[in-house]
Amino acid sequence: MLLSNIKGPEDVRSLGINQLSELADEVRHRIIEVTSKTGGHLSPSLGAADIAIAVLKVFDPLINRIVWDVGHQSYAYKILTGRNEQFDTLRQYGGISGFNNIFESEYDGFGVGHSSTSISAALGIAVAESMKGNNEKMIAIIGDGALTGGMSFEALNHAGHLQKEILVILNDNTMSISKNVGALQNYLSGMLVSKSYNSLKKQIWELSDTHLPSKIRSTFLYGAKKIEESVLNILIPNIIFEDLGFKYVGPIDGHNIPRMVKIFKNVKNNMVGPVFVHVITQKGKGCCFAEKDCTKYHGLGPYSQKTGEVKKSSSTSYSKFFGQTLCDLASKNEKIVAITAAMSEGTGLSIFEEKYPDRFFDVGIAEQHSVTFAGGLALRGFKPFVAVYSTFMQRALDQIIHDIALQKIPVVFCLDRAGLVGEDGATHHGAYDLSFLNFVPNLVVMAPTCAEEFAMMLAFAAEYQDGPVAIRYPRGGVKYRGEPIPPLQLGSSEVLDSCGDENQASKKSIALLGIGSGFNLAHQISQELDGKDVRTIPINARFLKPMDTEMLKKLTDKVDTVITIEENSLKGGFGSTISSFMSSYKIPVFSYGIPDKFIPHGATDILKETISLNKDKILASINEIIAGEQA
Ligand SMILES: Cc1ncc(C[n+]2csc(CCOP(=O)(O)OP(=O)(O)O)c2C)c(N)n1
Repeated sequence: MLLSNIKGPEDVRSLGINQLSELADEVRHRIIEVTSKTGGHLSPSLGAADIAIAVLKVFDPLINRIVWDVGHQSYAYKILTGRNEQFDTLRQYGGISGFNNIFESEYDGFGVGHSSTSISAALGIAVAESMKGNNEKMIAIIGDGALTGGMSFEALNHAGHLQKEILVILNDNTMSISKNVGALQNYLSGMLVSKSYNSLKKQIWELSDTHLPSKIRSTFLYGAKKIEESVLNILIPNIIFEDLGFKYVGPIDGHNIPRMVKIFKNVKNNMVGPVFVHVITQKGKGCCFAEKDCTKYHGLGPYSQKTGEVKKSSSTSYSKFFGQTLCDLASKNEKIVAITAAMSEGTGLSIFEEKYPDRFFDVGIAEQHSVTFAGGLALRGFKPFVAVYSTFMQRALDQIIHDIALQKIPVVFCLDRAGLVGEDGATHHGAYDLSFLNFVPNLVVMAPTCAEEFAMMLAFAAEYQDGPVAIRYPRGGVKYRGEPIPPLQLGSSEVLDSCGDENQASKKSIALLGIGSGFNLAHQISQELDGKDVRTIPINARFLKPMDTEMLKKLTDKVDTVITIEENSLKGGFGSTISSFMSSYKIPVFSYGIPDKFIPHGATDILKETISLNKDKILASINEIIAGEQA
């Protein structure tokens, strides 16, 4: 066993070149062993294991800072940079993160989770180091999916201009989560099939690696480069990365470690300025089921190590329900179109894609573009539903404000994974959408509490023409209420029957207001308080904007305390809005939600316990409030 002796990157460097493939097999085995229990990003990490080893063989990550894009493919890197023993705790509360995190390891060059940031970060590091007189290469390792994100292009543009010491390694497996999309992907694939181009490249690079004295070699390289450029200009009209100011190397086999090592050494020792190495990999490498269906095994919960079987959830997820309902609406309204930013499966839109391929758009990892693109479609008469995870929509706030809300364009934003998402952790919790949508004029914001209500919200949004609508809903199973819900009125809440005897004037009266999943908690708590010396009114807010101010006004005559519950940051969200409304009536408001700090990764139940956002904790707190006020 080689892996048991690897305590850090220096141990990888000390291995012989012929031992590295064996190490890669052991690392892959370890990834499968652990993720089968913890869940995680299996196929991306298996695919990038050989790259991680080749990079660590040549570069020192404390000198050549390494930034993985997204970080979901960096498990091998984690294992080899001193985290093998902790790897069993992957994504568990208190354990190691599923992404790179500068607080977790000195070997993580930059914290990641959201896509397409690596080239910008590595470039910043390269510029800082060069200003300090260090001209070592700084490294970004980015997938072809992440390369579709606008920030990647912004960074390439800047890097080509600055000509600093940056190495971009493109891990090209032709896949994002599903098949990668876009003209750039077609271009990359075109490079793969150009055989004459590849063999010419190979010969040049092999010749340049001879043991010639360095002066002769650089003269040779210069000449070879000139020949290469002129020949390549005939074979392939442009190499886009060269035109952007990078030296392009590739495409090379991302599972041939000796070859990658040779090329990385060449880059390290001989190439000045920005270098782009194009590496071809197989997603899911070394695990038959993950290779076969790398989309299914991209990111998943626990599975059988032997067969790959995944434990199926018994309930329908919000995402699946969304996809099905949108198909139903689309069957009656041909103007409905659906947009995803590379999350067709995750958002439940695969079914829409199958049924209505001409009305479905995967824009790549391009949330900002998805929003403004939808604006154009809507202005010309279509009804776009843009389905994006809450956390990724943070990227497109300006587009929502400037391009959509300002012009009152009737686009529908479906914000999946709102609230805590669990094992993906701080980078992925949908903790802020109610806050950042709250201050956008002209925007309707809703959150459903059950399947029937969600369907009504989608139907409402499909008809609404006066401006944009956002619907936020959580990760996981959707509950059915079991009774139909009448069509929604803009800005109207649902006030449930009060619990407790209204006629007992001595009783304390509490309104329990919740939005989305927060209402489900509020309702349960109100039932628990039933029978105690308190009367409660559970209220399902439904709308954050416009808020049901008529209901709130009426409430001021009926209750002496207001409780709010939401799965969103307490700053600027639902509770703070109710609180500012009630302040002029001098009614105390106690708000429960996500505190003003980043919530780590771990099982959602555990996370909620730690931030006191579950039934028992809130109940205990309300009982204390009641006792305090009665004392
Ligand atoms: C801004 C943003 N949008 C969406 C995602 C979800 N996401 C995680 S990995 C991934 C696909 C990345 O594809 P690629 O870069 O090619 O890496 P691969 O998984 O193929 O190795 C997506 C869409 C994200 N992390 N960040």
